[in-house]
Amino acid sequence: MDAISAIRDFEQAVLSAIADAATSDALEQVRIEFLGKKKGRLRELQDLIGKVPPEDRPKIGQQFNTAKTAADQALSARQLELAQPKKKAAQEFDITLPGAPLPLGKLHPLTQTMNEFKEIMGRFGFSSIEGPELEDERHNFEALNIPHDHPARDTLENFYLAAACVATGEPMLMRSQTSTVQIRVMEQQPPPVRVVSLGRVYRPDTIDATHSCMFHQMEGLMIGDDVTMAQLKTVLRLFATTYLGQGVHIRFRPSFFPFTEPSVEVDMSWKDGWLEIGGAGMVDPNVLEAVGYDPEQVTGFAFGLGVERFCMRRYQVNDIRRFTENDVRFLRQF
Ligand code: FA5
Repeated sequence: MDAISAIRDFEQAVLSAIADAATSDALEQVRIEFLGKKKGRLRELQDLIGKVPPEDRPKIGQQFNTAKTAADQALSARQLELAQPKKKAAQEFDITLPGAPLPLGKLHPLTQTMNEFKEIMGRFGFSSIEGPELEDERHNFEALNIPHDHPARDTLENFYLAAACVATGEPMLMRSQTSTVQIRVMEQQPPPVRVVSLGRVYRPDTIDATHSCMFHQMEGLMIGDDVTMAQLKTVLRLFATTYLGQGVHIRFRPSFFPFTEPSVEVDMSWKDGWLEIGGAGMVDPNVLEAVGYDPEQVTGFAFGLGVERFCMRRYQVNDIRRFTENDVRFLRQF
């Protein structure tokens, strides 16, 4: 066989052996067989080329070098390829397996409680309305029959906002009670009225297990031709029984609020002792007049309940601060 054919045969054989090697070990065998320094087939080829006439050597030498370079490059590429970890074929995945579950968020317990309150009161015919948390003095005090020199208006008893005062040109404060919404609704609609309003209120109270400086109230207002104190008690008892279940007792203790007459503190007992849950009373004629109603024609009751107190009682939460600590272990229980 002449040298040119021998080089061509060598090149074809080594390239196909490299391509066929299925493992790194098999490839190493191919390397030794073809490119091994001592006894490889390349070595034999070199010997053959050494015997060609000197005038043919440059051309044949060039062919030899081309074949050797091709073999070396194919070997390196295949070595790399076999060293890579095998990619999993797509069909090895079972696409019918269920995915990893994503944790679901929940509404805050107080939001859940207020939604439930709205739903219960809705069943008694009370629609739900909202009012602003930043209030003027007319709605937080004056129209509620709280005169200018009343201690409840002291700047140390309320959160007045200096920036809001500058912006509006009048004193503005974070509302200290949801009773503000009574005024807003009566200013806007004629009797009869049957509404509840739930939301945040703000007071610079000393914080302890049952007091916060930001808490929630549910205000209720019913105005009509012949609304009575007995109806107030019935509505509150029905509400508490629907929320907590049977065995709830409601009692009234005489009290004072400037915007109701007579006024009462409302206590509730359920399972254990009595707990104060809110204030209530018959809407004061001065308040009815302040919004343009005729106290000779209509009467009404109003109440304001602490939302946290109810929620704490139902879920045996012993410290009001738990609601605002953002402890996920606590929040997950609801
Ligand atoms: C009032 O806020 C009156 N506006 C209620 C009212 C409405 C009377 C309509 C008459 C007619 P009082 O300040 O008592 O009342 O608060 C009502 C309830 O809010 C309390 O019984 C209590 O349950 C809750 N509460 C009061 N202060 C705090 C506080 N610092 N932290 C948590 N809850 C509170």
